[in-house]
Amino acid sequence: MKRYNPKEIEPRWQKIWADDKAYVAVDYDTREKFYISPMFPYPSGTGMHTGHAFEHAIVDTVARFQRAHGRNVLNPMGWDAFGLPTENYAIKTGISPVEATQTFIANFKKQITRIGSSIDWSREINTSDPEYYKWTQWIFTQLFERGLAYQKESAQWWCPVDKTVLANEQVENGRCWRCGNEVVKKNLKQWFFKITDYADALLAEIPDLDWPEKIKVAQTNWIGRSQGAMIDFRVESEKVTVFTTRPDTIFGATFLVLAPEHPSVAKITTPEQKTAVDEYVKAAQKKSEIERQENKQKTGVFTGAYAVNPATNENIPVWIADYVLAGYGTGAIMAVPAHDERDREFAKAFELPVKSVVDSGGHDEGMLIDSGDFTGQSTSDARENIVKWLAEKGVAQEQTNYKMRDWLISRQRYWGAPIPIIHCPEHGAVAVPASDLPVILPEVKDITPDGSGTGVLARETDWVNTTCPTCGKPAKRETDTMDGYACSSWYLLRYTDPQNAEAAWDPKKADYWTPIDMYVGGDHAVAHLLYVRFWSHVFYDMGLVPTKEPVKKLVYHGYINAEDGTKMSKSKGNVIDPLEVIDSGYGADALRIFLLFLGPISDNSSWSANGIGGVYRFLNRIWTLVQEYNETDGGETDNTELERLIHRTVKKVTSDVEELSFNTAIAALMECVNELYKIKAADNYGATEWQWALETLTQLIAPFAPHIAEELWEQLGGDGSVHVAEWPTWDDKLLVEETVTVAVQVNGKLRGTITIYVGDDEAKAVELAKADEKIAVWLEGNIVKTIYVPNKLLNFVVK
Ligand code: ANZ
Repeated sequence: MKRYNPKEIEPRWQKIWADDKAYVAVDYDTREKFYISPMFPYPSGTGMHTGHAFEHAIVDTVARFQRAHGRNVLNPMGWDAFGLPTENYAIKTGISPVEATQTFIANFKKQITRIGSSIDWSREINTSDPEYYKWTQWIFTQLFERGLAYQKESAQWWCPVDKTVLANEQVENGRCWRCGNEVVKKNLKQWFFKITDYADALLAEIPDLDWPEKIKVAQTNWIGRSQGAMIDFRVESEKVTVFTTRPDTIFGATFLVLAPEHPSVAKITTPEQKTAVDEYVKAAQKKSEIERQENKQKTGVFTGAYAVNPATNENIPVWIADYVLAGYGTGAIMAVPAHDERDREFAKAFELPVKSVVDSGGHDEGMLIDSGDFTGQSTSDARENIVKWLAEKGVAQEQTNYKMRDWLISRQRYWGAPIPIIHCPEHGAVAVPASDLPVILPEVKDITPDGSGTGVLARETDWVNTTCPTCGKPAKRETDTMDGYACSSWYLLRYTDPQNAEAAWDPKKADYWTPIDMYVGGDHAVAHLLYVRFWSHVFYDMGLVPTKEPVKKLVYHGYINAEDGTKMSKSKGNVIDPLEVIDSGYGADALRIFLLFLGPISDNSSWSANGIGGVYRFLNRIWTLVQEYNETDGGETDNTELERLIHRTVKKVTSDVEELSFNTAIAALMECVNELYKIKAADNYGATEWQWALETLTQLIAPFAPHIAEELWEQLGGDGSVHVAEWPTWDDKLLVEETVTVAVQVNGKLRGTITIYVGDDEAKAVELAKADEKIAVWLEGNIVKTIYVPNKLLNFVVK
């Protein structure tokens, strides 16, 4: 009997699939399309880790399942190649980033192939390839022409270690997302994409997205739309405008607070308070924004000035405190200590008056009290009415604010797509014409940033000096490069038309393939996933894509931790290399099933050396079933048990995979194999029914374990590749036979019947009886007892 040897069969099938171009997707095929992709990785020197393997196992299982359902599947692959990891590696080793990238990609590609991923490699893309970034640059020029890319001087996050600016989305808890070091603010002239123009459009689509709730919430909060009002307070001859989301509480505003950076601070501070205020302002500048917000112990200083509350006409003191941020709203607030926690802490610290104006029974919303003519109104009514009243007096207007800022796109580093702009003394910033694209990233010997705030490319004077596309006179190239997130904001579209030399993509192809049906990843909540949406909305407005939203379904998976539950990391030496697992003899099929069997894919899981052995034995058992079958001769059987088992398993596996519940599908397959061994012991193994049973089993395991399935399919004499054989169906009628009717009595009287599966337990029977309307009416009252005769009778005793 032939032994199961993944080392032999896996490379064999991988070669056949490649030679046959088995997974090349066909444009405009008449079959229904299914477009699936993992979030493309940045190729690094460390190669693929178990998390990547997990992601590919998910994607590939779905891709193969869809193919077997007759769909035209697009499952492409590419490389997010620009960026800091490769650039830092190049600086450290002296190997050019181009060369390093090539080596990394070759390694990743080998790993993915060895996992058995059914990828259409003819569509492979690499964001650092001039043929690709030509179009990233073209998109930049389109955004520029539409006023959606602009340059502005402002204080921006700067990472002193990576020596570049960062987008807000790349600062996590005050630290650089890459290196983890604390960031600082630096005043620089930078390029931005005007994502704020799309804030409402992006928000509006969120409820309809088939995306994990946590990502939808994160994006909603990131955009952070607040509806409120701007209200003017007089401070002597100055006017201080505050932004509030709770104008209904204005009768309780007992003081004003200005951010230390607020422009009115110097003007309103009285001479007596000047020294104290100056000191406080200086101290605040040294604190990070995070520190300022997290500080429970509120600090502040009185300006000596008073403002007039326009609702009460009372004089209220004006303070300065760093919990009010300069960059949000107007940088000034009306403090309502009775109803706002931060204001309450502040009032407590400085013994300022607290006045309740909402009777809420502890809730935020309620009825207004002590609020002049508005007393007695609900907070929601008063919110509108008070703004109306103050607006008539000319001191208020409605205002919508957003937390989201424009997307900072320029980087002062080398390894990125050059921003396609030429600065002309006469014409200002001019976009490089499409015919002159790409602006090739020049080869540079020393790519180390000097930290001056100007790009590395600024040192390449020959490259910098050029002529203005408008007037032909001497001009200079922009020397910043684009954030890698620009390159990854449209790659899903390039996959639909990867070789197009005339356009970024053909809208007809985008029309056929997009939106992407399933996008799989375990990283990013805001940045990448918000930027792809933003660009897609812009492309929609340009008539280049069929839908505003690029991603129909987003699938988020958990992490694979080390055996002890801690994160895998190089320094701890507990990283599991997928290739080592494959090479050790278990093979890719066992690895894939093992990863998918760990639990629900959204959970974090831990590696288990035992577990992979168990999966390997499971595959061996399937292998043996087929070998033994092939050594027997025909005959017949009328084993209905076998038939029902297979139908039941087909139904379970099909519906579980549709719901991405791979672990339960695999569990059903394991149970099925156990049952097959039992049935075969008492049956005429070799009968034609068994041919069908084993072929079907092979098809069911094929999406998970593509190599062994292909091999067994061949051994069973199956036609062509198992992966395009029509997916098996089931007959519900066969499954119905497994149900029985149970009589339901209440206090000894027959009140109805329920249908249960043979073997369902008492709890299930009770649940079904309670769900039956006709029975339920008799169950009102206290159920003191239930008596259950399995598969026959259920009696409730009700008092
Ligand atoms: C009075 C008030 C009473 C407020 C109340 C809240 C509750 P969001 O939802 O985040 O937009 N605020 C306004 N600008 C601020 C700034 N620059 N720094 C710190 N806080 C600021 O929050 C808006 C609310 O946050 C505003 O409404 C203001 O406080 C405060 F019972 O005004 B509120």
